[in-house]
Amino acid sequence: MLLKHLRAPAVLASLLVAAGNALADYHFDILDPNSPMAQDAYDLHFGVLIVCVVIFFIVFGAMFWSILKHRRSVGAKAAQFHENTTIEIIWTVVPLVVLVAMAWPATKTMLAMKDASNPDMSIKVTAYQWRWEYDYQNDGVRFFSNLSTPRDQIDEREGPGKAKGEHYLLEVDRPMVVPVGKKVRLLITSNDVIHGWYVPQLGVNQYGIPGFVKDAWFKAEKVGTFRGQCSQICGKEHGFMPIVVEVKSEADYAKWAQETKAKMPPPPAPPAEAPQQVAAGAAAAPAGKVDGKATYESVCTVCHGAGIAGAPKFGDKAAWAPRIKQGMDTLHASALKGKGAMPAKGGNASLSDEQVKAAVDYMVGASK
Ligand code: HEC
Ligand SMILES: [Cu+2]
Repeated sequence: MLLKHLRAPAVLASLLVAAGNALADYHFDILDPNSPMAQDAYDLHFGVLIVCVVIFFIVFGAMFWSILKHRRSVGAKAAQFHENTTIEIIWTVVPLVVLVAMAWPATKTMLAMKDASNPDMSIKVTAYQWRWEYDYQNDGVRFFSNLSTPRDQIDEREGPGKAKGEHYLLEVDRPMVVPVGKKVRLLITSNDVIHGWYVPQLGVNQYGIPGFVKDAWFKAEKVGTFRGQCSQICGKEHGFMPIVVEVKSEADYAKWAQETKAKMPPPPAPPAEAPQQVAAGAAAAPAGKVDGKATYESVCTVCHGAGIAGAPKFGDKAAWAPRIKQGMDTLHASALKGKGAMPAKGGNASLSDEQVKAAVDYMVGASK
C-alpha cells in the first residue's frame, strides 16, 4: 500500500532527473559577447531585465495582496480619500530615479559605441545587393564576401531540413579577418540600398546607407569565428548575405594579410594611358587586348571568374551565347550601367568607360 503511494512521486522524480540531464547542456542565454561593446549591451540587457522583474513582483504583489486582504467577504471597507500628496510624490520620484538609473549606463554605452576614434586599423565595408566588400585601408587588401552555402541546401533539394550544413546560410567564401585585441574601425556604406552590418557578438549593428559613410568599431577579445547577417530588409536575397568575422592572433593575422595581399590582382591601369590603347582597336579585335585583360583580372574576375550569384562565368560558352546575341553595344551598356546583380562598372567607378568596354570585349572574346 505504502509502495503504491510512493510510486507516483518516484516516477515524477525520475522524470525530473532525466529532464535535468537533457537540459544540462541547454544554455539559455543571448550570444556570448566578444567585445567591450557587446559586453556592455549584454550587461545592460540583463541589468534592465532584473529591474523590470523586481518592479513586476513589487507591483503585482502589492496588487494581489490588497485585493485579497481587503475583499468584501472579510468585511473590508474602502477608505474614502482623494489626493494624497505624499504618495503622489513618491510614485513620481521613485520611477524617475529608476528610469535615470537605467538611462545613465545605457547612454554611456551608446556614446562609447559611436566613438570610433584612434583605431588600430580601418576596414571600409561596402554593402551590395547581396554581398559585402571589405577594403582594408591599412593592409591594401580588398575582396568580396559571398554566401557559400551550396544552392542544393538552400533549395532543399533533398527535402526540408535534410543535409544542411552546420552553418547553413551563415557561411561565406571569404570572411573578414581581423587581429584579436585591436580596435577595428569599420567605415560602412552601401552601393545600392540600405543594408545593415550586424554581428551581435561584436556589438556592432550599423546601417550601410548609399552616399553616406557611417562608422562603428569593435575590439575582439577572443580568437574565433563570429557570424552575423544583414539587418535591413534589402531585397529578395536579404537573407543570403551573411557576415563572417574570423578573429586571429596578431601573428596569424599578419601572415594572412601578407598572403592575401600577394594574391591581390594588380590595381587597374591608370586611366591616362587607357583610352588610346583601347581606341586603337577594341571594337575591331575583341580578344586579347592587354588593357581589357588587366581590368578583367583586377575587377571583374571576383564575380565572373567563378560565376558567382548569376554572373555568366568567364569562358562558359553556353552562359555567354544568349548574352552575346544581344550585341556588343548592349553588353557594353550593361557593364557600364549595371544590370540586375551586376553593379555599374563592376562596382568600381574609377574605371574609365574604355577600360570597362575593353574588359567586356576581353570576356566575350574568351567566351565565344
Ligand atoms: C559584383 C559581381 C560582378 C562584378 C564585379 C562584375 N560583374 Fe558583370 N555581371 C554580374 C552579374 C550577376 C551579371 C548577370 C546580370 C544579369 O543578367 O542580370 C553580370 C553580367 C555581365 C555582362 C552581361 C550583361 C548582359 O547584358 O547580359 C557583362 C558584359 C558583364 N557582366 C561585364 C562585366 C565587366 C566588364 C566587369 C568588370 C568591369 C564585370 N562585369 C564585373 C556580376 C558582376
Ligand atoms: Cu542587405
